[in-house]
Amino acid sequence: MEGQFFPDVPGPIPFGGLDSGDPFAFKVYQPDRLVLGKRMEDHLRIAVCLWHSFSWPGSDVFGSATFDRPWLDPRLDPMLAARGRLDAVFEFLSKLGVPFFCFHDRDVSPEGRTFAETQANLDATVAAIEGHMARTGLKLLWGTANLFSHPRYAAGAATNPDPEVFAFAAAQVKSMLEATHRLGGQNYVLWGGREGYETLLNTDLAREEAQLARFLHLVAEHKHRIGFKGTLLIEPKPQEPTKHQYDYDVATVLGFLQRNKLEGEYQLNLEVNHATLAGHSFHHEVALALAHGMLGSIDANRGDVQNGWDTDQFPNSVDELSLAVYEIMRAGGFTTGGFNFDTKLRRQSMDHDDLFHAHIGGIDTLAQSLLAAAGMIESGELERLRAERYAGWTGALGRSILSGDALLEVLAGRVLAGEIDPKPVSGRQERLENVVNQQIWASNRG
Ligand code: XUL
Ligand code: CO
Repeated sequence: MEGQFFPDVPGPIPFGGLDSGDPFAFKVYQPDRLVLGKRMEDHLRIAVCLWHSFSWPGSDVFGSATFDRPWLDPRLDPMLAARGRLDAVFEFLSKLGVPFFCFHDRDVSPEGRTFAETQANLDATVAAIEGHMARTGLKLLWGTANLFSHPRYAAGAATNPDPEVFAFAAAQVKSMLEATHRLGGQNYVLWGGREGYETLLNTDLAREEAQLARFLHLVAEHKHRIGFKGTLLIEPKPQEPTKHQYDYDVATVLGFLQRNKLEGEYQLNLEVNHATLAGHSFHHEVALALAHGMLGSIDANRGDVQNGWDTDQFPNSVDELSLAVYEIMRAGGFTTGGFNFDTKLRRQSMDHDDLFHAHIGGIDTLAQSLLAAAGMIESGELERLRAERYAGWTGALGRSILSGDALLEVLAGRVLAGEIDPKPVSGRQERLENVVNQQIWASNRG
């Protein structure tokens, strides 16, 4: 693992523009370009995930590793291998030229024979990451703990029927939350790995919800205890790996947080392919989270409309993403969040350079979506028409209903007197869709 892992790419990836024939150049993404008065890089806050891109060998349920990832060789000393992986990771990140990365504890640091050994491994790895961050200027968007790969978590972590597993998971999250804090992480993510069920025949739903709520209270309490200022994020997903995941979608998680008095402590990390697995558009999930002030961060990827699982492909559709980006931008953009590429190469994309092509395409897709969203905001047409549609609610009648002044009796009396006699109006969907398309197409002009 000596030397460079990506010797053919000098980096950082330059901006080449739409006429560039260079596959190692961005066609749209220009970090310093001002969009809506802010640098593109500061709007998008792009992160690379270490799990799919550096800790997954390209295996699937039918076949073994296809990728060349020398640090995954089980014959190597695990800590030596971990250091080799970090060299490749930071070479990649610096050459790609993005500001952030994200990782699980187990993506970077091996489990030892005891928890004490696991902790020592993580401490040493975090020290090595600190060195790489100081050298390169890269930052941690979020950290998280892997509470789903080890067999001890087969029946869940916080929702496990065995409280010893709960305790073990608590120790692991404490350790990774502290590591994230030490590295200046801007968020800490809890994706409900195997918090769900395979069969209701052996599952106590009420008990498992109470356990999960207790776990999340403990995490929030510890966050404040150590002075971590980042945002705690829950990542909804409806199924996979379990048949039914408790953090099904935005609406489910919002209800759970409210029922369990946790809503002030957590925001949401939304993933495109999780939204579509739940039968929603990504636009829906983003808009719903924003409507409740709960959008924290995004895992950017895409599914495949022809199959129903989490394919985690790199985003490549501006049509699909620009409305979600529009919602985020009209709400004022990210604070601690960003766009993390929770994305997998296809198993046949086995050249080292394929990691560059995949991320370059995904980042350009986000950049183009940002330009389209900015056009929608600058034209103001969508917001003008939306405001017009609800104008009645800012008038006397609307205000008297919402304030509680107008009782049913009063309203009924006015309707009976013929004073109120509403006429149906057009929702103007096609006109609005035309406005969206016009801005997407116009954004190609540069
Ligand atoms: C799984 C998934 C995770 C989380 C982090 O579908 O999205 O990688 O993002 O645990
Ligand atoms: Co994710």
